[in-house]
Amino acid sequence: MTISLWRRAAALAATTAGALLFTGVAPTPAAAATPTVLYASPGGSGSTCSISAPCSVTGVQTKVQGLVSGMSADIDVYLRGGAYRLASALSLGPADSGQNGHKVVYAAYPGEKPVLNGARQITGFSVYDSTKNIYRAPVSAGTQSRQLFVNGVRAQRARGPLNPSGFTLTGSAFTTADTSYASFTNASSVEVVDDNAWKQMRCPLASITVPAGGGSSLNLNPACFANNNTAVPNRGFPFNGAGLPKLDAITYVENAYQLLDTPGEFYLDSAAGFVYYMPRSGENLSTADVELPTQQTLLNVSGTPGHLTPVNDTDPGITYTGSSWGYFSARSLGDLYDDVHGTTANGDSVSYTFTGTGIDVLAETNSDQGGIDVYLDGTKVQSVSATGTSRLAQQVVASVSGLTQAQHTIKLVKTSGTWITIDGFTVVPGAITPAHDITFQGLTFAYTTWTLPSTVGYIDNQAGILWDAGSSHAPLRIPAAVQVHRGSNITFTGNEIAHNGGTGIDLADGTQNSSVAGNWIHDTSGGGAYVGEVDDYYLTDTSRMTTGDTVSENWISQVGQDYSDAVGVWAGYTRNLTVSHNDVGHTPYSGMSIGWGWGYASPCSMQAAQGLKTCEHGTIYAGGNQILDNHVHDVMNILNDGGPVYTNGGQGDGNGSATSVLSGNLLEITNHTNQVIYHDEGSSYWNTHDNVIRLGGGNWVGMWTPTIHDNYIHDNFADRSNWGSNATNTTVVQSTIVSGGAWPSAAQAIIAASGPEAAYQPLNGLLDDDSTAIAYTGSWSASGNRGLGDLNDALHATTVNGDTATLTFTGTGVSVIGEKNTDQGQVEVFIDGTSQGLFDTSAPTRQVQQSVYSASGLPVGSHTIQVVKRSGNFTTVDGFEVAGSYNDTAPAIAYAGTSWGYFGSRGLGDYQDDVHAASSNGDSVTVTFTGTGISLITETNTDEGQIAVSLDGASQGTVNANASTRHAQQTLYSASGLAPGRHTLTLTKVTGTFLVIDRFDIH
Ligand SMILES: [Ca+2]
Ligand SMILES: [Ca+2]
Ligand SMILES: [Ca+2]
Repeated sequence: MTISLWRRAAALAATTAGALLFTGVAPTPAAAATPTVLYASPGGSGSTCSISAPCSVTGVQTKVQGLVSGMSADIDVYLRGGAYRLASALSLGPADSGQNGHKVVYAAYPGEKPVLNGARQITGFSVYDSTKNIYRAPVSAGTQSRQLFVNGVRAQRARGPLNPSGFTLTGSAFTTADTSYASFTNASSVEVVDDNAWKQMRCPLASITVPAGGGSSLNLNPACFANNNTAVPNRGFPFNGAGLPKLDAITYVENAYQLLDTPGEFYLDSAAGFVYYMPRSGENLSTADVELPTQQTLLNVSGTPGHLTPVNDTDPGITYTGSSWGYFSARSLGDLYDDVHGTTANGDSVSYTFTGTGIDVLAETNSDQGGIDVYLDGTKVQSVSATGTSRLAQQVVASVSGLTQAQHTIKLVKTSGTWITIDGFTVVPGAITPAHDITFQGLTFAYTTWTLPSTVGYIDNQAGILWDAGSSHAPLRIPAAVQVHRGSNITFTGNEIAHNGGTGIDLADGTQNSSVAGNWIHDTSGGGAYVGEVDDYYLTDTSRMTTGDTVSENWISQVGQDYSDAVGVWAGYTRNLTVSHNDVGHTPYSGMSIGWGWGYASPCSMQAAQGLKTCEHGTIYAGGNQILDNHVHDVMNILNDGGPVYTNGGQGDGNGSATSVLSGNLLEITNHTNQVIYHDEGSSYWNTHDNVIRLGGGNWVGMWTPTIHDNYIHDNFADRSNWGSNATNTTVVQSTIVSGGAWPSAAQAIIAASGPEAAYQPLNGLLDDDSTAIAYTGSWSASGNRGLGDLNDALHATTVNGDTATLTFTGTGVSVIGEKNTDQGQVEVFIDGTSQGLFDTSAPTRQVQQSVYSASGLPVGSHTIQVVKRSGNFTTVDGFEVAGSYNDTAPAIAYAGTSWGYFGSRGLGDYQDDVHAASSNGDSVTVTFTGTGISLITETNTDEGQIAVSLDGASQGTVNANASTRHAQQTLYSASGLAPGRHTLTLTKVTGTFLVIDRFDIH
């Protein structure tokens, strides 16, 4: 990811610009206070944190803490390249926060790749079973991990076949006539996984036994089986609805040595201290980078207080005084833990002694509820009323805040009305002090694990939100590699978050005004970017709400690699959240899941209309959320009953908080999808408009039940007419229905503007078939998750002769990547409107990622390639590979440092007659590209010098731009044969008067 926000690399020494050989306006450095600059390195142990004596990453934290109180400018911490192997998470709190309006910035040193790494590197592999090609290496006995990565590629826990037949569930055991399981070793490490409807459930085994009649009996951990089958947690509202899927079948059996039978699978024998691995072709375990993650979290940014959980009205610390108190449970009215205490006698009181700075009183409000006097430490501080027009559960009827942190006693005395009804108290144990004003930029967070499922299983609620296995069955989040609790103005930009055993990044516990922008989040076992909570719905104190956060311009893919219910972007209760211009793709369940609470905020009349026998009705603070201009694609690859954008629960009341908006999104390529825009139970106050829906099954919008209400669905574009709505007070205006790819200009504009904007787009030499730059006409379908080796495991296909796929690109060459197979025929290819002839895509056997057609040597400039199906059953497009030329003005080229200037119309033969130039040593330029190679093509001259080259964070040495006379458009550096995918090139000025950048070619 290339970010244009690189600031002030001039941390590094500046030189005075030499004679100005350029025409044009010289750059004016921004007038900002000079930051304090510190350095850390993986082997650093200095205390000055200077570039020559860098600190360790924890040493630099100490240094920052000593500086923040006197901040008069930002503190920039540069992390030098290499692996920071963390023994515990880097934990930052209020004492590490920017002060006096300034920020603390943790950034990658230009051209280098610092990796916060939570793994142990495994070496010492030797052949263990030569017949099966299984290798093993020693690890410390007791090492716990659920993931392994080989050369940055995720290995698969040894796994049996999908949907194995012959199993019968009896009690908590799956039995089969197959005798092979009975020979499995380490039975308690073996897990049974069930992907069922929208949930994944998994349980470890207690044992494997041989039944009386022979075969094998997989005996599940009984507590886990209860939680996933016989007593599935469904603790009051917000709830997960009727007809919960249960763990009642086997999708696959996982994690036995005896299942290690496929290249790329591993098995960790924790007790014995060995990891076993079956290498993929081309992997050499004597040289491979094998990473066994052991850390759950790499970065923990936490303010205070932490997570707040209400105490129930049954807490033994609560004293009820008076004659009329009663205890009422199982009312099914939405009470906290489904119970309350109530009294009818004026003068009855309840008191609770707590330690903290504030407290909320949760109570029912209703027409028969009355007045309450509130006393704090013996002094009356408020008179409040619990009277309401209709019954609402879990209302904050009284709230005290800003107290000195100490022991206090709150007492509530009934003064009027028929009832007061006490449901619980939420204590704020300390001052609300966020961690704040910290930025993380250009860092890599990689290699984490999360081991809890190894002992208690995976007890799914939905979308990566679980139930705790303990008796409280509290909501549980999958932990994230990058975790923020109660942050404010925390910014993440240009980071890579990858190869995680849990979620990528999580903004939790009332994090506010924080931003996850322009990051690359991929290959996670859990979710991508998560924001908000599921159990703070009742809040009225805005200082504790999750508000004002942004998730934008991110590339999020291949989430849920282990936990298939996890999603790319998730939001719980959030207010004024913006989720915009993200590319979210290749997910096992929904792409985005926004909101929580099902029909809890919907009126009882609607709950009755839905067929609910009780009305559990309260309020939630969500609202004003904006889901804009995202490209969500290739979703629902494994589970069912979700979609690219799934919404759940209410979005405010339509009055006090702004309507939420779902607009400008391109939602396409969906599998197992019943509703593409899926406004589920309780979704309300959505203004859903100007979205484009194409490719894949299901209604273009679906709102199945009457608790969904007050939505306005209009001005969308879809390739199907079917939609469904049983929603209340909701208008659906039929989409503009488009067939054959003939999208009207307004829809084309939505498509073009969806996903990350230009500054966040890699320079593209390799476009997957789902790129919005490719226009398909005719009857194309898209299929993902084929498991056949397609580029990104998905491609477009058509059966109709004459259907076209068209790409306009700037460059000198292009290849069409597609499948060849027995059922494929001829395609005709046009370049700039001229037929290049027919090309045969038939083959005796299936061959994936084939270059179906290739052109090179085109004149530099813009060209259009069109592929037309002419014969055979199928034509496929898996992607395009472009040899592209990018001018120095391309938005994604990021110039770092203060001396850069733009010089156009020089008349010196520059590409497009312009260049960028820097005069300060240390100033740098970074390009991120997808492809297999890159070249720097620029001027050489007498006033130019050495340029340091870094590719993917590794130094490539220097190149020399010095020449005896000026020559335009010289190839100064070239790399080729790179692994197809994303790469980063950084060029840094070392010597000479100028560093000049004219053009990059990507191939
Ligand atoms: Ca209660
Ligand atoms: Ca593809
Ligand atoms: Ca140029």
